[in-house]
Amino acid sequence: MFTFKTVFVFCVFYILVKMCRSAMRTLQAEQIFDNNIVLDNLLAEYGHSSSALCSVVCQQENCECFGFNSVTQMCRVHAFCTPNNTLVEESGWKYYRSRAKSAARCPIGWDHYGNSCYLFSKDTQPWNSSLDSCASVGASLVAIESQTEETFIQNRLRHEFASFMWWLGGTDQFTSNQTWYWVQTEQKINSGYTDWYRTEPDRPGQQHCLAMRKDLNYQWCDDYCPELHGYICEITLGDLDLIG
Ligand SMILES: [Ca+2]
Ligand SMILES: [Ca+2]
Repeated sequence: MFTFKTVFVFCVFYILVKMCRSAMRTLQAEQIFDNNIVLDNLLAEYGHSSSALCSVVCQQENCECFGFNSVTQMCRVHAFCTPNNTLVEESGWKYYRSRAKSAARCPIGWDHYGNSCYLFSKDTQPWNSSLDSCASVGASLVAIESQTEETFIQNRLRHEFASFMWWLGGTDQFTSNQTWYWVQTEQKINSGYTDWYRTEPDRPGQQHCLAMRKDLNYQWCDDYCPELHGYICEITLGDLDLIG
């Protein structure tokens, strides 16, 4: 018959198998891409025999994501997985987002709110250059799509002194019929949430870019795109999850 010792060993074995399976499922669920490596924000590189070990190292290093190459058995842990433009093709790699950091991790210096990360510029630029600056870090100029999102941004701007006016990611400069749209989502602005100041937009056909102005209590106005203003970049955490 089974002795107490046999039952005990069996139970421990059973629990360990369950835990391992659970850990593997967690790992699989959080895989974010194959056959690419991230160039930026590398914290460390190790030789490791499994992605599970790599995952443990990642958590110890307080990393956001890690890559494991099963062929070379190399593990790379990154503080933050930057967007597509920092990816380089290299076969054998699988990249994972660490569950410990998956809740809401924004790049250093960015603000988190809701499902997005926001960067408030320290410089001023024309609208088109602002859009390029955001794109260079994998983001877009902000699309304000709800009252709660706008309240968060307005509260932040009251503590920012880089600019009197701030560019948002709306424009009608590429449409022939003065239709305003968000460059981030390509949605028509006036079909969703809006917060135009009561006398704006006041220069149709001349002012093609969307801004917030301090003396309008950070409500929206149209302005001349070449003007130099602060700007707000936004990237959604969903986009960060879908790297590659
Ligand atoms: Ca938004
Ligand atoms: Ca105006």
